Amino acid sequence: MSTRAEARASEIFMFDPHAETMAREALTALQTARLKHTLELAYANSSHYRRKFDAAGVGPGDLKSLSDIVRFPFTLKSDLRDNYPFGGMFVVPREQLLRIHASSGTTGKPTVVGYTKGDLDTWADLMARCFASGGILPGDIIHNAYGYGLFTGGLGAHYGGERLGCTVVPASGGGTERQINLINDFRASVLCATPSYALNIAEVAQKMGCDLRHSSLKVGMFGAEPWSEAMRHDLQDRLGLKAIDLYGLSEIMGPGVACECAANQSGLHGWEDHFLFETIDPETLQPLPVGATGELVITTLTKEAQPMVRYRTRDITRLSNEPCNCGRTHVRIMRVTGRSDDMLIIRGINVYPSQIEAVLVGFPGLAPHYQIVLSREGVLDEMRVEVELTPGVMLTDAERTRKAEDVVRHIKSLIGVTCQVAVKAEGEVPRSQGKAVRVRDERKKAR
Ligand code: DLL
Repeated sequence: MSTRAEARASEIFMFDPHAETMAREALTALQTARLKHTLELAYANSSHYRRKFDAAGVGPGDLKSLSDIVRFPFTLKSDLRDNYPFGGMFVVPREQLLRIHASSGTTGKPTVVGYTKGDLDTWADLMARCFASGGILPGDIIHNAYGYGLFTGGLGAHYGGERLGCTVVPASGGGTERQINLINDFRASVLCATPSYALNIAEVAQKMGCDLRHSSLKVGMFGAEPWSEAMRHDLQDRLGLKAIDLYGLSEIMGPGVACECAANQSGLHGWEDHFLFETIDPETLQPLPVGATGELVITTLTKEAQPMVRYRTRDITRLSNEPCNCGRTHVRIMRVTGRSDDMLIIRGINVYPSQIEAVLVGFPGLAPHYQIVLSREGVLDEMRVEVELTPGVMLTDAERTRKAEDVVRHIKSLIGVTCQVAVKAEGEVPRSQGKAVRVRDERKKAR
């Protein structure tokens, strides 16, 4: 590639072309060998896995081909909690862990994940792959607004950016006005943030009289929470960048498990030389064929400290083996639409917050900030959607009521559920500094 501009325009720059374009046969052979090794490691060195495999009557020797993975038991978030902090899920002595991260979750103890030197190395490589896949080149300036700390977002993106050869600005979350000044002063070309925080940045910039559409930003690497296609368009319009979906989870590695390519922006390439992806029916726990929507289950193939065997992510998606015109051969994980444990069942209808988001983004007169409030009226669950007026829009009470009725009608016709809608004034829906809190459950309090 002769010039930087040409490389960017081609949208196909790869960090590890050999691995990313591997033919299916070679990929399957590599996965099978790595999976066998992972199962052996888990069985020999983790009391947790040995107990679980024995109880299920399977051992590493039962895996002859990849499809035999379905004979092995699932791993759940509660398994990590039960082993808090350094219990039987690690397969190396604690002294070999160079880094710890943890996620708080909503109940009980945090889940702890640990990394060897080799794990940190793999993580940086895979995040570098993701950045390149998103259209980022060595030499780009990455403004990293993912939180630094126990959350994997900040440090995961940080070391991946350095590995690719970029300049990383470790902004972390919060202090939004200062972040905007830094983006402008350093002329950042890449913004890493949760989509909800990116929206917050766009809004604060507008209030500061700064039009980020004409800034140096070119690519947004957005993830860590479900977001909709409508939100992608909105962020692209407001920030004047290409919004790329980045996926990952602490238990498996952190950010960098899968990422969209700039060429297609449709489905996230899941790095199959390091992970085995399956989908299952979350009710029956039976494996689903490629293409069917269900819960994503991931097995790590190269993790040294803490291998995960059939980890139930709770994330709802489907896999696609359609060839991608970027040339990468790895499976595509289609946009995660929600989590099986975030799914709301309102009067028998399954609703994901991202479906509500898709209705609200771009709705005339409304800002795309929202919260879903659940309450109980007698025996029935009620859903109230709190939305906000676009900055500067003033409505009379009657007009607000009409606007709310309009939103109710749209939600009913597109999702099929009847809910209440409260149209709030600008700034009344809480803003995100990291992962947005989309659902407020007041049902338990009412009991
Ligand atoms: O959120 C890792 C990450 C950081 C990913 C930065 C991307 C960018 P956890 O805190 O363990 O790790 O949360 C993992 O977040 O199971 C999904 O439910 C959700 N999630 C992550 N990325 C996406 C995405 C990080 N692109 C959980 N789309 C996952 C939808 C996502 N949901």
